[in-house]
Amino acid sequence: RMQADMPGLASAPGQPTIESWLLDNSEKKLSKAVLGLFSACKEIAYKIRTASCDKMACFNEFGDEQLAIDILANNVLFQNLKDSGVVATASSEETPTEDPMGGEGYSVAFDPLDGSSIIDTNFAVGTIFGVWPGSRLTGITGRELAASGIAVYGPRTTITFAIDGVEGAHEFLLVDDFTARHGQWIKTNTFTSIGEGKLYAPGNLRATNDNPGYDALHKYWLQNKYQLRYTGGMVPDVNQIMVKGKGVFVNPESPSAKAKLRLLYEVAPIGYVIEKAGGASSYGAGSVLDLKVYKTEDRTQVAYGSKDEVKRFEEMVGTKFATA
Ligand code: P6P
Repeated sequence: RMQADMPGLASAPGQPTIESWLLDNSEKKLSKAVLGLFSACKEIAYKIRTASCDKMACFNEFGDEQLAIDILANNVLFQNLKDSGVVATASSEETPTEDPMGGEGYSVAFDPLDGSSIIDTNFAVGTIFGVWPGSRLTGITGRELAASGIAVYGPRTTITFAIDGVEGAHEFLLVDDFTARHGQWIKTNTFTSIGEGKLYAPGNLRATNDNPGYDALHKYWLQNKYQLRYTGGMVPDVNQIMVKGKGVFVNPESPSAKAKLRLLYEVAPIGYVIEKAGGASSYGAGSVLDLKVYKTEDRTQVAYGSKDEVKRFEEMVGTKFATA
């Protein structure tokens, strides 16, 4: 269920900014790390909309080739995390080493631009981040997350994130030129439950060829006239489930179609947000938050959604072909 905190323009005076919301809900160091991520995502949003990007490169208005947008996003995130002064270690899906950031308090794993392979189609892409206490990003689980979130660069730019000690997932909208609060992140929604509703986002469809459970699950959705909503971009495909408050997103694996999604950079951070939003996550036999990160590049199959839909995934697909 989505509870609109304030109907109408996000720039309505009553809506808190991310800065004021953090003051009321988070300790100082964690707030600094989160604010670093929010300012990075604001810069990335601007670059995506202003640079003319095709599949891999971006060109400025003089036609000079710029950094490919995912490398640019990667650099912006590392720079903001360094500047925050509270990040000991950071790791990016683009460069999956554990890099010292010179700060102390938290460590951050991120996918700077998920779905960069569909940026040329102008589909929505996103940034995923997870903030862990301490200085390590291996030997940890999603249970230990202090905060995690997703930025969705769509017609509007939003970040939905969750933080330890505060229930729910919290959506902030980047208000831009048309409002009085230009360039600020304003609280727009709180997501607290994901319930019944026939909406499905079926990833890694090739896996239905030699994963009979996934084939059967896909047939179940078809026979029960579920609404197919899938863009191939994990961030918007998962975000829709929190906004609509219903449905299921899956990315199973099979002997011929191995697990695609990264536990550290994508699956655990999104699992944390979805579960805080009142939904469930699973690798096939339990919450993805219980999976330990052994290597930064570990991959796993995953389902996110309402408890019933995720339970159906565990019963029909399970971990028969799961490598994680
Ligand atoms: P498929 C995008 O490349 C990505 O990593 C995720 O964002 C997305 O959910 C998945 O791959 C799409 O996989 O096999 O459905 O095309």
